[in-house]
Amino acid sequence: MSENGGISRRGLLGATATVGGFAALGGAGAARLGLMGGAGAAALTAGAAPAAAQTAPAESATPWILHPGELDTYYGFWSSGQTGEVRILGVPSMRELMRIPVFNRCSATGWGQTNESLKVLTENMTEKTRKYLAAQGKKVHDNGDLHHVHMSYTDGKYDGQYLFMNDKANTRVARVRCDVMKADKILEIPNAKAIHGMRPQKVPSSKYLFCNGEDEAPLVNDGTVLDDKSQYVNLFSAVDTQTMTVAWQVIVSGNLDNCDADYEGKYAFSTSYNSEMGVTSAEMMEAELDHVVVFNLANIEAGIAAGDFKELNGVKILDGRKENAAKKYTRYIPIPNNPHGCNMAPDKKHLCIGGKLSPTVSVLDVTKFDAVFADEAEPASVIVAQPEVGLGPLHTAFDGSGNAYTSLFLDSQVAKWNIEDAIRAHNGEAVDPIREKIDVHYQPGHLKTSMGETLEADGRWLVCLSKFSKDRFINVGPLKPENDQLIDISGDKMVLVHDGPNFAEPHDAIAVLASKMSNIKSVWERNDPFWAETRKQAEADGVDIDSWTDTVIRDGNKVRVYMSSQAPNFSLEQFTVQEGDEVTVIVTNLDDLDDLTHGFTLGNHGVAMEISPQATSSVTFVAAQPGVYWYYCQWFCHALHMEMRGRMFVEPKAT
Ligand code: CUK
Ligand code: CUA
Ligand code: CA
Repeated sequence: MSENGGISRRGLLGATATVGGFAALGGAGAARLGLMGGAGAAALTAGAAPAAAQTAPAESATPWILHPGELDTYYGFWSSGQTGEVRILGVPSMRELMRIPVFNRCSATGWGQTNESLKVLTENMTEKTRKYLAAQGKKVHDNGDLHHVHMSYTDGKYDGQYLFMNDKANTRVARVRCDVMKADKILEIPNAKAIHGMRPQKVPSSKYLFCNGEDEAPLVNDGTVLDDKSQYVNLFSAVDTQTMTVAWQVIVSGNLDNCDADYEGKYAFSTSYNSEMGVTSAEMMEAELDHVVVFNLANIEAGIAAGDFKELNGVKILDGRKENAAKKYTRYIPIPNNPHGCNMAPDKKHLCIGGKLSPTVSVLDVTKFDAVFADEAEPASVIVAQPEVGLGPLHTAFDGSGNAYTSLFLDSQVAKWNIEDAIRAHNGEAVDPIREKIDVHYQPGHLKTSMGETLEADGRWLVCLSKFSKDRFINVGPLKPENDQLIDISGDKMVLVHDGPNFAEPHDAIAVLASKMSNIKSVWERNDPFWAETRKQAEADGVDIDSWTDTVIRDGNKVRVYMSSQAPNFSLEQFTVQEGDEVTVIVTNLDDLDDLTHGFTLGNHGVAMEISPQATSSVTFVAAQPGVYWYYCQWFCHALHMEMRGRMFVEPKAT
């Protein structure tokens, strides 16, 4: 079934209900009950078919207000900070469309509980973490702090293949497959601490994912070093995006905050607010100047090839500290003052660094980096402008027409300024680069323009992720939502058009033209690698999970329960196990219609998972208490959804 389908709910029910022998009830009965709508719903669905809406109708006067059935023009991929998930929002409507659990435990989908998700969560974990978790009686962390989400690139443009995201809390990065919007790789990065800034390489493609370790720690962190700062390091990691393993790491001077990559495929760069290597807030603010570290990818790869590294926990580590400048792996550009944001402009030339404690944005000309690495120019000479934009400049976004938009955390404003004018002012001309400032509500962090982190920046929308919402919404208690504000930047004036409350705590977002996302599926493919291990086990058990199956396999005290789902039935309405058995329930959803998801929830066992069309999901638990326990489908699927249930019988252990 294609993603746009255009099939009505009524048609869907009529088709699937026959399988279970409930044709009459499922079709006409459901329509009469009003459960799934009748002819009216069919008409609505037909009118909303993506095929019709994608023919770009003339834009209305209020294009951010989408009427029922109208579709957004951009996919917004939002981070969620300490919630640990990725969210998909439609832009410009700002409607939340979906959540993708990544580092968090998700009650709705079973992420963090199904065997398939546990494999992703545990397979690339360090031994140290595995031991720590075992001591807690746990297999996985169930929190994350996901600040940054970025898409894979080909030639400086989004390619719709993968999303990447960081977990500052537990030093991880993850990859989400855009075809099914599920995380397929999660990697704990060894040696580094607290992955914060994270960006994919942009050109020629996203071979590397660059990851900043924010926290300083002894390189060998075994409890023997606390105060000897000479043993403290920070690591910049390059992850191979195909294998999602660490390709190499570079030890730097100072810590690392945000990062970005150029449009030539030569350099990556990171801000550092703690060049002091302080451990108290006062110490971290001592110096007037901190820096941006520039990483020379070719020189680093040559250093690896020449064997100029030491290996720790299976990772090749080069020394890129200031004192090792002769190796030309890195250069350090002095920047005021505790800088934060690191944003490469789509003009391929200008890198903008938010000064945070300095009211300036430092503009670096990346085409001058070659000369700095050749020792033909001073590092500071790459700074071609330093406009005063306001108080607390954090991040900068671009419209593709030479303008930059910087969030001012302390001023609660967005400053629009012109890059070329800032350079002219820096050279002594009497021009004011500031175009306009607009109030936002309140205390903005990141801000994002549509397609603004690609060569296809289109200057249509700006999303400002405000950290405080205070009086913008009716009061919901001491804990308030964030406020993601939508600003129309297509005209001469910025126009604030929408407040978007959001739960904790989006730091960052990207807006990707819907046309870039053409490979999203609506139905899984049965041979998807996501459940390859489950399939292998089924084959070993002689069970065909691609067909209607109701097989229970006993293997010592392990029991594997294979069942299928097809609305409104499970193939098994009852199964029996013994007290103390380790039970694995494997459910394959044989329905192949758009949006026909089933679930499996086992009462009083804390077990619940989602099974999307044509997917297989499995979950393992110990049947520790004798008795009768009902399981049910928790994903509303049919007029007889309530009846889609069965019993697990746990017999007492023979005494
Ligand atoms: S950081 Cu949150 S506002 Cu983690 Cu990208 Cu700047
Ligand atoms: Cu199947 Cu609800
Ligand atoms: Ca500092």
